[in-house]
Amino acid sequence: MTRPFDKPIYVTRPYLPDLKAYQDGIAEIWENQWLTNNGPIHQRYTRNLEAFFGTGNLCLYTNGTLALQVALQGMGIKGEVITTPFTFVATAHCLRWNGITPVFADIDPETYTLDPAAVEAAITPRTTAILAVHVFGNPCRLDALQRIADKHRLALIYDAAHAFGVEVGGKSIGAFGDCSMFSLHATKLYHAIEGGILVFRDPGLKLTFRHLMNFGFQGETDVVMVGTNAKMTEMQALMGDLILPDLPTIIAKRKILTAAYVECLNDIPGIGIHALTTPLRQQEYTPNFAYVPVEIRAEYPLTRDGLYAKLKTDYNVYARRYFYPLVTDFECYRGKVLAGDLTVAKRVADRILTLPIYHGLDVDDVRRICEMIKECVQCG
Ligand code: T4K
Repeated sequence: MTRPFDKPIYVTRPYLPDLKAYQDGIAEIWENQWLTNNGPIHQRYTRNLEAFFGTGNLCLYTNGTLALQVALQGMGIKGEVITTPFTFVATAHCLRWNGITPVFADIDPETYTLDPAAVEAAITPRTTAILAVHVFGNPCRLDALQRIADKHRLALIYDAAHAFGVEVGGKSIGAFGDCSMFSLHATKLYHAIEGGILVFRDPGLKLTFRHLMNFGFQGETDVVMVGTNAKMTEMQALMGDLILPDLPTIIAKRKILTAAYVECLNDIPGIGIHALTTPLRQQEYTPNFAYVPVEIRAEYPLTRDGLYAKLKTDYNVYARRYFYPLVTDFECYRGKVLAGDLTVAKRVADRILTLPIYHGLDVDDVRRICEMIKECVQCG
């Protein structure tokens, strides 16, 4: 039997910048005596992100969830919004926190993103927007969704929580749709401890998005809207700013690890790896290799849950079932939501297992994890 890992191998570990550089930044914060509320490091980080995204239409938030809530609020989205059930629950929660009714449509079996035909079928007179998710960093069907949005005069918002660094046709994926939210949570390939970014098309939204993150304040004594507190701290901005130049190195390493997974999992019957091979041979977009989702199909001797448990208990490998259960199956949504036929989403959620990937993982670790998955073939 392949030797279990001595220490737990988690689905991810945060990328950490040089400690001395972070300590120097902390010293700068001490010197400034400025901890939050648009401090000098926040301003520097904003400028660097504006250059990265190629737009000044950008705001920073304390996390991705609040960023998305602010986007929906600031854009005045109401009524029904069509979204995917195959996502982290925050996507739907943001709608509900804004009093919006989520309408769940099915996904495409290749990319796991919203199926445009299902979106169009879900439109009613109450629909005001599409909230699509670039799940695992896979770009949604951008052109098809934009066509539907234009035809029905709907806003098109992207939950790009997983898609930092993804480019399509030489442009940041944030350039598509009306607004995109990127999460900078520690579990993401690029992070700011916690954090979120909104990138948007209409410059007129900037002031609203800024007011909303700061209680609605405009100046010291005017409150012009019912805002919240969603401001990013200096410690977060420092982390994000220090890691930004390392992004190409981070993505390059993840590409190597993904290729190693493909090489070693390729010949195991019942392990579906199309979600790994597609980004590796991509010409049309630049992937970020954010996750390693594999499908555990009927030909594999263990169920997905069986393999998940075996890897954990016998080998010390903590894979995750992102995104299971479907949002529509959580207690707070079950039986209480509008949904179309979710056959594909249900099948994918029942099969998917996301395997470990992070900068500190080695190709040898990946090979060892794949050996474990091979060995489990005997366990059925
Ligand atoms: N939309 C989508 C599509 C999203 O995926 C998310 C978040 C959002 C919106 C909302 O964005 P944020 O508000 O979070 O910015 C994690 C993250 O908390 C969450 O950000 C993320 N998606 C989701 C997919 O994953 P958990 O509950 O799986 O995290 P947790 O704590 O179990 O961490 C996973 C593993 O990572 C741990 O087993 C060990 C490792 N880890 C984690 C942390 C936090 C570390 O090694 N060090 C750490 O500091 O939700």
